[in-house]
Amino acid sequence: MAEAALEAVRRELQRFPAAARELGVPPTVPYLDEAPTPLHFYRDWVCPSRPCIVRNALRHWPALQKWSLPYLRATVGATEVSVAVTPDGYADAVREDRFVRPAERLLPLRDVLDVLEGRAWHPGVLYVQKQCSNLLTELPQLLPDLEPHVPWASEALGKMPDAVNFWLGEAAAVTSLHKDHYENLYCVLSGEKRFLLHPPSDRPFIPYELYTPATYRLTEAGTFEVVDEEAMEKVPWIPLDPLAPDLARYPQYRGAQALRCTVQAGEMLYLPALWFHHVQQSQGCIAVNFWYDMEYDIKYNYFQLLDTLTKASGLD
Ligand SMILES: O=C(O)CCC(=O)C(=O)O
Repeated sequence: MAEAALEAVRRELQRFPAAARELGVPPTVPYLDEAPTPLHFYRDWVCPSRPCIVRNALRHWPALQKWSLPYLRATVGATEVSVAVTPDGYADAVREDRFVRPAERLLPLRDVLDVLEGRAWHPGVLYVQKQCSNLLTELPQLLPDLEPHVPWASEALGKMPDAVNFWLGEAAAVTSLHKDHYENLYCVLSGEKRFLLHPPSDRPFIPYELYTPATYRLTEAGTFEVVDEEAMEKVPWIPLDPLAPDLARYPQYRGAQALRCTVQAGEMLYLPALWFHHVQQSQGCIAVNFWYDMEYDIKYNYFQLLDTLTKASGLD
């Protein structure tokens, strides 16, 4: 009897993503030709938790005309920045049955630019991606080139961003599938980013496992070691690579449907909180994003319930 009830819960959880998709998930990410008003942004995108790509919202940022690898070299080439270094381009990803964080190096930005422009070699794959408002803390000289927040989004959300992040990396640098509790306004200034997205409602099809946290260590010889962080709690992470899903191991992912979109220079992606995302980029892509903390409202509670039921029913 208990097993029959559990099976019924699993069946309903597996039906839920299609029902949610039918009501509210578009087949592709829609474009807006201009920045929405705060009311439209909130009503049409934030409230229903729908992503969109906004064109012409960055036209007035000097960064859109100015930012290039030579400009960064001239203005902030000597500035030291935190750089994530990994052997294969995957920072914060499951490797060797561990959740592995990147090695972190403090390098003058010009060293990263040398690698991006093919003038120098560095072991591993480099990605300037420290998500702690690194634009404000590490590269404040660039601030006059853009707005410190997105005014229509700040007004709609009733708050200022928690973080403004700067992203610059090699084409091999990939961000593994994950979700955040932020309303994300992701602006590409040069090059392009390719996003693979899943709505939060796909959670029953997306596997999570618990992993011992570890960090890459870059040795003097230029090789990588994986060093366990034994004292730390295990980290729940998604082991699946959506570009080459292991469907024998994670058959439930067959039911998920990814949305893919490419965000070009001058475009801004609105990525709603709790949407799963996997990100790739062109060589030397330059981007800035604004993270606004989500509202921990009833939508959050519903997602938590979906998450808990998925785990408790053994679908993970
Ligand atoms: O640009 C990337 O590589 C990742 C972006 C991301 O994960 C985020 O903004 O939450």
